[in-house]
Amino acid sequence: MFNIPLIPEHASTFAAKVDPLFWFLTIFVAIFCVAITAIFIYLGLRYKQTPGRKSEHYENMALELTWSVIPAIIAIGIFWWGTVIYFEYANMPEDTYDVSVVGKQWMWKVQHPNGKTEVNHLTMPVGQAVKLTMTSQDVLHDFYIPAFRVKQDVIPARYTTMWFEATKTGEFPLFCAEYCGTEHSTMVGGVTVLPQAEFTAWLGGETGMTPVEAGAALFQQMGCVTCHAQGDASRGPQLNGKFGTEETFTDGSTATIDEEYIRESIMTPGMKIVQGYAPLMPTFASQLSEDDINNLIAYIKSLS
Ligand code: HEC
Ligand SMILES: [Cu+2]
Repeated sequence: MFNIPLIPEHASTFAAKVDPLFWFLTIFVAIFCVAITAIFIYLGLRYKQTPGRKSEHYENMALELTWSVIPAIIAIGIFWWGTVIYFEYANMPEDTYDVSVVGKQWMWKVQHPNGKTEVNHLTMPVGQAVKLTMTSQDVLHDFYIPAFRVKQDVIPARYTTMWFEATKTGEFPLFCAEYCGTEHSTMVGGVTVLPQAEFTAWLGGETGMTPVEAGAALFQQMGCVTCHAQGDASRGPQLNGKFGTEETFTDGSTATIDEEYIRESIMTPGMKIVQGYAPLMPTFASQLSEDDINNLIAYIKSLS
């Protein structure tokens, strides 16, 4: 097991930015907490109600404005500071190394673009932005790497993403940060950050099929091809070049064809019926795992 320090080391580009805000908030709140409590106790004793003492009405506009405006400015400052950092998390860089993650009770499954898979472990290169696209096979989980100061919920039937760039090589703990059942506490693993060359060598080791290849195989095996054959749109809609485009449904509503939409089309085809087609696609809910769906999505994306 890892030796888990109270303050994890700084191992990503986010870490050095998050900690100052964290410490500022902690110290700021501690000072105010102590000061307010002390003043409260002092005033309580000093102006205690005693027989014969009359209370007087007292008003001081300047004082009230001071203690309203100054804290308001500080609060807005904290909000602004946090927002600046949040935008860095939210702004996905263009050139990322993309990994898909499936959480399930009680393990993490990680798949690299060349088909290499890992369990409860993520191997990644240093100095490169890594993007995770994550989903859950059962309940809520949360992918958490303290040394990177990143944490993101992993939600069934949705795809959440996050990115980070490691600044140093080494081994860092990985946790599930959302209580997900009896063995939640065992849902731990590690992240190994390697120098680029070593990472490339590791990745080049034994690999399986790439997600696109596995998806293409499933597309045949599951019979998707009988209704979605290329060049024949009579039974089901063509899927080439569809990813990222807008789809119109029989009720007139529209949706963008993204990961979640494809997953929904496969699991609950009756939810949205493509305009011009009959609802004859069967559900594949009981036949496909989340990994299978990830692979099918990768394949459909590659048809663009
Ligand atoms: C029996 C024929 C049939 C089979 C088999 C079938 N589909 Fe479909 N599929 C359809 C029809 C018809 C539609 C359009 C009506 C609808 O939205 O349900 C559709 C819609 C879709 C859509 C939405 C397309 C769009 O343009 O919005 C996707 C994605 C899809 N199918 C994927 C699959 C995958 C993946 C498989 C195999 C696991 C599969 N389908 C198997 C008939 C089929
Ligand atoms: Cu979990």
